[in-house]
Amino acid sequence: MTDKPRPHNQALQSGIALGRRALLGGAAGALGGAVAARAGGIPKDLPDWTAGMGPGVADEPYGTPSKFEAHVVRRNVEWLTASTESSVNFTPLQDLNGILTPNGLFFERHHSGRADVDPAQHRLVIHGMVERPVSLSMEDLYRLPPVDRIAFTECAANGGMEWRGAQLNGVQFVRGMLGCAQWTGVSVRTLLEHAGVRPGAKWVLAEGADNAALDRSIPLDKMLDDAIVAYAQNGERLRPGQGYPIRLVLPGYEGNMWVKWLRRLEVGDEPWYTRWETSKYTDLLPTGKAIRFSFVQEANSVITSPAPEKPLNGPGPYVIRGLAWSGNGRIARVDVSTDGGRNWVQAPLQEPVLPKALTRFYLPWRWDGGSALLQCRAIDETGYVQPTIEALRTVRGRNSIYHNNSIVTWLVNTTGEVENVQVA
Ligand SMILES: Nc1nc2c(c(=O)[nH]1)N[C@H]1C(S)=C(S)[C@@H](COP(=O)(O)O)O[C@H]1N2
Ligand SMILES: [Mo]
Repeated sequence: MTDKPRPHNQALQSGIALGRRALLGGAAGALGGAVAARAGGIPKDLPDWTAGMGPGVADEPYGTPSKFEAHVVRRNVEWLTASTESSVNFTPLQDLNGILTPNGLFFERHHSGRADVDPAQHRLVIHGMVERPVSLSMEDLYRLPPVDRIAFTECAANGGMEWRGAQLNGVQFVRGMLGCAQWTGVSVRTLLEHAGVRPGAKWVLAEGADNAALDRSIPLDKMLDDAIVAYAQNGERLRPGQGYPIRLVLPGYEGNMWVKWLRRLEVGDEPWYTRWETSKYTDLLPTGKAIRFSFVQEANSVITSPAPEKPLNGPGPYVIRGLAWSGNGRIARVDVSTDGGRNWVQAPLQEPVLPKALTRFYLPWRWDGGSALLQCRAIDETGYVQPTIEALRTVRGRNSIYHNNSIVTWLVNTTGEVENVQVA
């Protein structure tokens, strides 16, 4: 047994090496040379991971990332909030691939800390303008037919620090109040049909079981359309930070309305005007007046690499990697500029392109070593075009916090360093 894998490995290694060499051709330069040297066979000085056996399967019942990926973590900005209980940590977008955010890296935003809810004691109460008020246990929920849905969650305050100018130097901080997951749970429609909505009902109040008892008024139409009471995220039960054992999922709507540790749905005919939708999470206009309710997260996008955390290492071929999303549906197109918005090229979208989900785009780019201003802009299926920061300021002023979906600009310096800037 022991000597069998060796010839096979060897064949595999040279196979890969030859394939790569053929693919990269002469342009690969130094890389091509290194590959060629390895193609001769397995080196004499075996690295530790080949020379000895690794730890067994019993060593790690719940898997964790490689120690070489220890820098891929959620981070917060300490001065942003007075305490960590009412704060946010940001998703490391610069290090992620594809469209799903791993559960351990999904940003957390809460107002009274993480509630540690016992699922055996937890109940979801549905009452108000319904025929049959119900109190559902977790078991009751599992007995109802489930739905799976991939959707992004974005805090309305994402990018909120950039209204007055570029402030934070990192894609993690500029757009990292964002995650995308496959959510599993029971559609709110199923639950409301179970309880029987009375005629004249128009709104539903959703309330959390945390110390903040965060509550939001949600249009009944939205609840009957695509809302989910989710108990699972990316295949496993929700993490405590994401609202274990249940949270509300409202595809396309601002994160604040995705009530975590959900304990109550009240059906009514008017909104409740809770503090979370009056003093907070409203958009202030230049006049000082605020817009009543801005639920949808409009089209947005960001280049995740190169980025301040992902500088360039010498001129040559690179891939501009980015994410685009819209709370109004699918992403139709993403344009990329390397000269601060003067010229644009269309970036190919990577499948799957799902409505109200993160969408990937990759655009090969050769860096000539000069300075560049990298931008991307998303256009969604409604025809909406992601605005510049100046265009947004014209309608919203500079005193806003929420719903900054403006085009992000990365300045690439001749050293390859990347910096968050704003261009007029
Ligand atoms: N009960 C409750 N739900 C809540 C919150 C909270 O503080 N309490 N924070 C909201 C905010 S402001 C956001 S942006 C999202 C964040 O979801 P996440 O922590 O799973 O990323 O949860 C929302 N749901
Ligand atoms: Mo939020």
